Amino acid sequence: MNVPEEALGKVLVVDDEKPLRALYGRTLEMAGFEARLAASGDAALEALASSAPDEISVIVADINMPGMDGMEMVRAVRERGLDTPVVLVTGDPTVSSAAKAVEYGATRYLVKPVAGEDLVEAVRYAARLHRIAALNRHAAAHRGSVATVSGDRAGLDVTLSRGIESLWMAYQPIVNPVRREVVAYEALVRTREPSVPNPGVLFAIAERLGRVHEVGAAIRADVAGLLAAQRPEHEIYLNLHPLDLLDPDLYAPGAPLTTYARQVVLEITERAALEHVVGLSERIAALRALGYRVAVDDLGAGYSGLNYFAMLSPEVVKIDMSLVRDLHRDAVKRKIVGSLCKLCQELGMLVVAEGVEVVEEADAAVALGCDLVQGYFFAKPGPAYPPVRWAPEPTSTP
Ligand code: G
Ligand code: MN
Repeated sequence: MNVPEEALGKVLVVDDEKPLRALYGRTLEMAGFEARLAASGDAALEALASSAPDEISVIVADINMPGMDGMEMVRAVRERGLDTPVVLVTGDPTVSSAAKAVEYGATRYLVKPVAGEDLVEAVRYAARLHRIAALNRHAAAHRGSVATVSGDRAGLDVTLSRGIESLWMAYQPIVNPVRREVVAYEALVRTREPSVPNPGVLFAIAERLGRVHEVGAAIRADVAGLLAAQRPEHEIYLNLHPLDLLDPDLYAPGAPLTTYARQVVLEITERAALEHVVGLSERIAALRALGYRVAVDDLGAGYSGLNYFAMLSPEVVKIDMSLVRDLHRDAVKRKIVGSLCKLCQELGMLVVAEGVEVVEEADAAVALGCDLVQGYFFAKPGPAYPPVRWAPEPTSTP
């Protein structure tokens, strides 16, 4: 005997036409599902809100409804953090709306008039998906991992919007350890959205959705806000996504951060896909004309050779933490860092050693010619501005 279909849960049927929702409901109940009926998107959202998590395993919704339509409903459902599968039904079978339906997180797409067996088949399929998703969540919760990013476009859209709304900047000091001076703070993006646990995830989602410029602008606005509130002595180092270089807002005289450009060093990482940036030299020149300086980030991480080094001709070079780790104990790394420092100094560039975790690494970096250091030893990134720990003063000899 088959596992009873009731085990697959309840189906929420949403259609503004009463005879249709009644028909779908009866068809599904005859196939062993329990059906709940709603006459509008709003009513459906209320029904969802009043049910237990995972109680509704599938939603069947008409696309064309007065008020909130089916597409908007999918988005609203995802906004509530639910990955409940949605079967959309329409009387207007255009290819574009089918593609859009799926892109926005619908599981299946049915065209009216819907044959009973097609409806049942689509709902069975969706209910299985729902069980898999529920089990997956269960396993993730068991492992103690954070909420996972839901994979469809509507879900990611909402996740990213939440990430941007809850965005904040952490700051990590960049110091001259000899003079015990804080020269600058690197601004590092963070969010309070649990499903966006780090900048990597934030930008991966933004890239996928084509919303990188929105994230970049939010970051620059946040940093500018802090600088406006209290104009500090130190400089700000800010990571730029390569696609930010294509955003006109970055160059706009009236953009929030432009006012403070002379105080800002824009970090561009070697791993960045700079080959996609048309007119790179002109863009970098335009940034310099505004007063920005440029740093090459993560030098030595071995991402892409130094193809763009000459084109960027950076004022600052940041040595990747992989080269800094155990610098005092690794003769090869010392040789590389020493040579890099010498070359950069000859080119008039400032050298920053990143990721310094122990005082011996800081001492070695300075001995090899690094001008500035940054890393957990001095301070972890934190709300503006974290206090700095300095190495103990060398004991003076009598
Ligand atoms: O690519 P970029 O160099 O901007 O990355 C900086 C990242 O490195 C930040 O996320 C920051 O939290 C992290 N970081 C900063 N200092 C240290 C450190 O001393 N050790 C380690 N492991 N990570 C660090
Ligand atoms: Mn950086």
